[in-house]
Parts: sequence; structure tokens; C-alpha cells
Amino acid sequence: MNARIVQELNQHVRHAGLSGEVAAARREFAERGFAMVSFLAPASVKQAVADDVLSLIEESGVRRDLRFKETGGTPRRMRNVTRSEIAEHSALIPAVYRSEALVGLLAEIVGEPVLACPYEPEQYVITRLEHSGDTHGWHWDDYSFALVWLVQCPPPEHGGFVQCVAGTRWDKSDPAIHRALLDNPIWSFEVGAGDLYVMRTNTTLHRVYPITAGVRTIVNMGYASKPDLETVMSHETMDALWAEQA
Ligand SMILES: O=C(O)CCC(=O)C(=O)O
Ligand SMILES: [Fe+2]
Repeated sequence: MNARIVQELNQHVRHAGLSGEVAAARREFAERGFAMVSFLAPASVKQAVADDVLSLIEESGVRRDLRFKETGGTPRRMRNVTRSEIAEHSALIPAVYRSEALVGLLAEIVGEPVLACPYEPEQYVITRLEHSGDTHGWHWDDYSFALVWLVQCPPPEHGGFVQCVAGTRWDKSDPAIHRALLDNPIWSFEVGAGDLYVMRTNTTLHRVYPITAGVRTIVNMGYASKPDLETVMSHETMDALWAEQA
């Protein structure tokens, strides 16, 4: 079953690689640190991933309500399922994460090699926003790339869209989020169920606009660049975020 779904994904990705959509995504990514890449997976694979995500978040999420000094105190109000729980209960999500065809096409879009995240907790995480005011507030990620699969999302009048500021650097001792927002254009992107996007998350300040109604559920797959592997990385915010207990 899973083998068939992954095979469908690989075949689809090989076709997608021949389309003009890749060149457009590559340009968009270079300019904004963000590109919609919903064309990367067929509906059958999105549905199979969504089925696993929904059964996991319904059975095993942990509520978080945190603020981090490393990102200037911006809020994280959400429910998460950690990488270890996902790997225990889903064969599909880890297999999709490792798909060489998928990773290869991602590399074409971002313009450099895309590697599995060496820090396992950031490889894949499920996040659900479910109460009014829930948000994944302004932050950067430790590793270079995120591929986000949208499973559920309210319409934009209820929030849940993605905002980002490209070309910004994370100084953990002085995040200066407001300065980054004031000095640069802020892009906003509407996303919906079935969408996929890729972001350069270590140099793109980003957040999910707080929701006021509905439910927003995603699985975020994190990948590293070659330079990431040569950098000594601290993981304060992610260690606290993905801790087994909130
Ligand atoms: O939910 C999203 O679209 C973004 C999630 C995110 O930024 C993260 O998990 O680090
Ligand atoms: Fe992020």
C-alpha cells in the first residue's frame, strides 16, 4: 500500500520535473524565499498523507503555549505531533520524506542540494492550530528548507495564511523581529488544503497569521543544506517546541 503510494509520488515527480512549473517555482523561491509547489504531489498521495496526519493529530497531539526569547517573545499556540511519534505510527510520512525523486526536484527548485535534516526532531512535525488566537508566531527555523503539506486550513478571512520576510538572518541573542519587519517587504500567501509550499526557513522570517475560526493542520518536512551540516547548531527553540511534554 505505502510502496504503491510512494511509487505514484516518484512517477508524478519525474513528470513534474519536466514541466514549466519548476522554472516558475525556482524564480519565485529565489526572490521571496517561498514558492507554492502544490504540483509536486498528486491528489492520491496528498490524500494518503492527510489520512495519516489526521489520525495522528487526533490520537496523539500535545498542546503548546510558549514564547521564546530567541525570537523576541513571539507566541506559539498550537498542538503538535513529534517526529518520533509520527515515525512510530506512519510508514508513509517517513518514506515520502526520504523519496529521492521528491528531494531531487526540491533541490532543483531551491538551486542547491537538499539533504535529510541531521537533527531528527526537525525532520517532520505535525502542527494543528485549533483555537481562536492559535498561531505559529514570527520565527526562523534552524535548518535551511521546509516543505509544508497543508492538510486543513480555514479561509483567509479567518487567518491561517503564511507571511514571510526573505533575506533576513536569525541572531538568537538579538532577534530584532520588529526591525526586520520594518526594513523589508512582508509577503503574504494564501494557502489551502491540498497545497504544498517550500520555504528557505533559516533566512526567511515567517509566521502563520493567527486563526479566528476553523482548524489548520499541516505536516512540515525540514531539510538541511550542505552548509547547515558544517555549522554547529543549537536547538533551543525547537527542543522546547518539540519536547514530549508541553
Ligand atoms: O504552518 C506553517 O505553514 C509553517 C510552520 C512552520 O513555520 C514551522 O513548523 O516551523
Ligand atoms: Fe518555521
